[in-house]
Amino acid sequence: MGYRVAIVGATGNVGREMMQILAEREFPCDEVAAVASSRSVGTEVEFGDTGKMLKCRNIEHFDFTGWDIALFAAGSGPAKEYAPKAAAAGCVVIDNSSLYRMEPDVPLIVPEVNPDAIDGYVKRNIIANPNCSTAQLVVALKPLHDAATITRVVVSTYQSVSGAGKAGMDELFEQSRAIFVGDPVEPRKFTKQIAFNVIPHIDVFLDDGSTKEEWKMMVETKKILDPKIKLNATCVRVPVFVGHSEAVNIEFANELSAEAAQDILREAPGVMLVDKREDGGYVTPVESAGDGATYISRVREDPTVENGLTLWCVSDNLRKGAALNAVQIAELLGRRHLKKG
Ligand code: 11C
Repeated sequence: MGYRVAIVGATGNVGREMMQILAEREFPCDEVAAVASSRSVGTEVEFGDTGKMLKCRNIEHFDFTGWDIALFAAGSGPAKEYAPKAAAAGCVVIDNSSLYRMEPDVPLIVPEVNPDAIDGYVKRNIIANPNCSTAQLVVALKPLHDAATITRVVVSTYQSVSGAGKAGMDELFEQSRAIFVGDPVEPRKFTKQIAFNVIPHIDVFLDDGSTKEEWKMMVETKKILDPKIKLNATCVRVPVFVGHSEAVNIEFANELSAEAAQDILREAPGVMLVDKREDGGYVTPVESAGDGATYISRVREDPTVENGLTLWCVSDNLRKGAALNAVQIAELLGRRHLKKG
């Protein structure tokens, strides 16, 4: 006996990836519902590469009673309106939006990092999935924190346009085409030209001059990993379709050599260390796309502080950053709480 699973936001970048990953990982589903806004009702989406087509059902009329798990990838608006309804109907919600992440009675989970926190889901029947740039970062930081206690992190991100949804991907494609043929370039989704450019701005500005994306990296890392860690982020959009990259500088309470860190990362769950210290001996976002790993390269000591390391971290933002992490949470929930069969 398997689960009845609803995907809310089934036509978006992350919703489609969720169905792909449920199918790839053979998540035990008895039934899968593709749920979307009224605009997408009747649209057919494929369940992975199985050839099985699902007709989108209208979220406004969808009854979550009898459904075990709902993977929400529809943004904060639908999460606000429909997640509490699903939860009240007895369906456990795993939400990819930022809406519930920092609520104290909602667990924010990366299964490789804080699996035990999932037990708190019973309070609201809602579990939050972190921001994509946070998920890959904490997978990389966790084993190093266990070894030498991280005190401070300074991270600069290089985030792909798929983080801004399909409209972001279309804009990069369209602007690149326009530049080649000499058409005018018109920013729509992004505030400035993204093709052949970088934009140091993701999400809205906050009063202190940082952006909400930068704030999310800081508060989510504290909630998932350790509230004592200080973190400063600069988040930058780059003209890459899929795969977020991060240059990460880490200070520790205790000594940790680059070689010891490499040995730890080689064995760490969810991590693939590719660090050859030669031309091409590192991972770029193009190679991470379609994969679930958090790739670490360029691990080296930072001689400007007492105990410091710098590294490069790359992962598919639609997979580990969103859909894969949500499915891993569902698997963890199944193992620990919603046992079937
Ligand atoms: C981006 N990280 O790359 C964002 C997308 O809080 O879930 C995901 C935003 C979030 O634009």
